[in-house]
Amino acid sequence: MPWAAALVLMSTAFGVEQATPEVLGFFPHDTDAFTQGLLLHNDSFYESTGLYGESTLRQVEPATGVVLMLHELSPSVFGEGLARVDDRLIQLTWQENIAYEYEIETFAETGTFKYAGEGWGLCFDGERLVMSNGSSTLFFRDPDTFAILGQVTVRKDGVPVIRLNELECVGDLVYANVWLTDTIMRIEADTGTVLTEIDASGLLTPEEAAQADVLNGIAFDPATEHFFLTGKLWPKVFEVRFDFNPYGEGCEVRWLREIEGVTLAKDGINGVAVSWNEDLRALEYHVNSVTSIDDVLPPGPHLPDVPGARGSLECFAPAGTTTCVDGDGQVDGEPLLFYQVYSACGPSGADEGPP
Ligand SMILES: [Ca+2]
Repeated sequence: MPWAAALVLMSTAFGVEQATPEVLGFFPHDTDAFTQGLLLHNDSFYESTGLYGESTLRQVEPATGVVLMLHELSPSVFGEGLARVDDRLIQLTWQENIAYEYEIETFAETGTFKYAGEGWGLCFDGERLVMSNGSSTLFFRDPDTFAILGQVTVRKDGVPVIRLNELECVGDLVYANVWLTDTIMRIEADTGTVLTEIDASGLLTPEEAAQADVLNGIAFDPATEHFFLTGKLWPKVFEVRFDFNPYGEGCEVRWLREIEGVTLAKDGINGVAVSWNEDLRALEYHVNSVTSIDDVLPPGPHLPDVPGARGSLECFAPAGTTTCVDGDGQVDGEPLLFYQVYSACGPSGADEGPP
């Protein structure tokens, strides 16, 4: 078969970059969970499960697999992809043409969106929702109205990649697993170009795989830059990392991680304080509507680049802002949100403020 052999050689010589996950460990996963969407937020997994009569939205404690909060969908709908937009979750359905919006804190349903076609995977890149429908097309949608803003065809070496399923947005890239395979495509969102083809086969033992369905869960942790991978009815969630930059070569993440701070006053001066206990690697922070961190903190790194670092910092609001309250040192009002901020990807290199 010289012709086929030549094709194989060509695809090896000119094909996209290949990668495999390095497994760091695993967590328990509910073998009754027909996983359709997975994300990590504030140290919890949020997971959407499918099948008629069994579809759920759940908050899961990673270390134990314990379901901390559960919402059961109507038996007439089949749960699909899941994305977080600030303090909301949006959950697709497969063929019911409806997406549900929930408060992340309570799972209270706050609205619905109608859409045409099937719903498969969903993620939020900080500006747009990205949605798959089983084809090679990714749709960009407005996170408030669900209106289609654009679309892109995903191609590997120029050839459309069909059956794109569960998604994870990481900076300007989208990670998509391909239904019925153990392949995850690392995709440049704006062009649809597959940069890397990830072979995630072999995570489960043959015995585990015999009881499970396909890989269908990708979550990213910006604090560690590790990924979590699982699948439908899988007994484990795997924590993995890759050799490549998760955000794309030469790119770093824009504000993604929120850290809750509390307001306080110190010696009668308006101020805020924040503490952390994770291995954050922030370059700088933005505090609520304060757009220039230089107004709040001196420029430069404020956190040690050491995994597992713990510590705290204080800052003081500039005159004329309301991000820090005065008074008696008590927590007052809404917790402040601190955004971990990196240089934006792209030629401008300009930083972007919080949403
Ligand atoms: Ca995901």
